[in-house]
Amino acid sequence: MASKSFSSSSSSGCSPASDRRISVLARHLVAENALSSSPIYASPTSSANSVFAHIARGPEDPILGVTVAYNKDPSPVKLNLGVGAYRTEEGKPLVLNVVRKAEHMLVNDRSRVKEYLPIVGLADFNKLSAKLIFGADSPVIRENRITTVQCLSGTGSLRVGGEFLAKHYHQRTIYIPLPTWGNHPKVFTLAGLSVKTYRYYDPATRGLNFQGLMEDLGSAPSGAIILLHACAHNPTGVDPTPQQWEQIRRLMRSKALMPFFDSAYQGFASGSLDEDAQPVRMFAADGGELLVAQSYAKNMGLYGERVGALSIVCKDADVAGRVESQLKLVIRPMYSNPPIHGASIVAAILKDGNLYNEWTIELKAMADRIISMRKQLFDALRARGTPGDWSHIIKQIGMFTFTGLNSEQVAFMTREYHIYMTSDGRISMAGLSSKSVPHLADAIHAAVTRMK
Ligand code: KET
Repeated sequence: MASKSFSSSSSSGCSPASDRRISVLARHLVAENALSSSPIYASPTSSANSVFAHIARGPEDPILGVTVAYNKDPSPVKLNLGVGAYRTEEGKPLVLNVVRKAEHMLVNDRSRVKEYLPIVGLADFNKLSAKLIFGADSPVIRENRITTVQCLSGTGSLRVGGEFLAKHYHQRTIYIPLPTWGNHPKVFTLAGLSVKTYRYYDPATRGLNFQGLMEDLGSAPSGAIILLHACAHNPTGVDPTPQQWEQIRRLMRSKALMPFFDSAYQGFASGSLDEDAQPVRMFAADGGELLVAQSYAKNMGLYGERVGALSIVCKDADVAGRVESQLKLVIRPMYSNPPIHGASIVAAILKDGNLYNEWTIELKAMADRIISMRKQLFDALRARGTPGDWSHIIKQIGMFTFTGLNSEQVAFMTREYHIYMTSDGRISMAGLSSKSVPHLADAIHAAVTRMK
């Protein structure tokens, strides 16, 4: 409005309109003068008197904070077994060969541009991610009753799924296993869900508390959301057997409990992408609805690229389309649309038969190296006569061993041996190498014999 009257009056000389404009300007100038002659107050953002002065220092993250402490330690023998990140036998981070190849193809393709992706991400990536977790011949894909959206790795997929459920699903309670990945309760609480736990791990047997799990799911209110680790449960390394999964599925479907799978380790449990997807496929095959959060951080080593996907399986294609339209409304004000590079790498690998095969071989090699670390650590403890039954080290699967070491023993190992791990006694086996096994075994031996 203002600009309109400005342009019309500027072309008409000294009209009544321009007189009015001059007097409005004059009033502004007078007002500004009055302001500048008023006393000057101390700036509320001067460092002496910060408006944030009351803020207490927050705690470091229980997992990522371990790396922060590790980085500060000058010891040459220090070992980071905290975060679940794969290392080579030389203790170095690994960029898969197949990822290097795909990146090479991408940067050499001059037709590629850096335009925004759609809110739901790269279409190819989404289709191929659904195929990877549900299987190429899955009925949910054939019947088009699924929506898959690219998100910021596993964490972002869980968060978007959580916010969608908090907004549109009739039950706001999510049950997570006890214990679980430390970020789960925070992600879902901030998404607007109320978080409860179900029994999962039995410290006495260092195995699954299947009875406790079934009792707790059995007494959850109808429709409640149940967070399930698709495979390689973090931190325990303990998964249900296929028979137990079938019982869990039947119980959950009979009570209309909503499965929300967290699939952060597909391929890392057994070394086979298909085998590790079985629990998800079992639930998808019964025609019921479910959510899955996928991460490519571990299985493609794309940690910092933040590439993952959220899929929601619905009863029919029409519902899936409407669900997707609402997911877009969750994502747009959160981060607008996802980054292009990581998803392009994944899509390039998943759509090319040769690259895909190369990936499965490299993935299997990572999984095998972790299994060999389990064997070496177990043997090293046996050789030292370390008190206790350490067979869980070779029985547990995935990236982690849930050692059973208590927080004092962990603190002792960090202090005396410069070994960094989470205080719940979890060790990232992927951070271990043949060279560092003796050092870790010495530390565990000392911790259990001296810090009972
Ligand atoms: N789910 C689980 C079970 C999980 O262990 C992780 C990461 C994630 C999701 C998220 O990963 P993302 O990088 O967002 O795709 N876990 C390791 C790293 C971390 O804590 O961030 C860990 O437990 O060490």
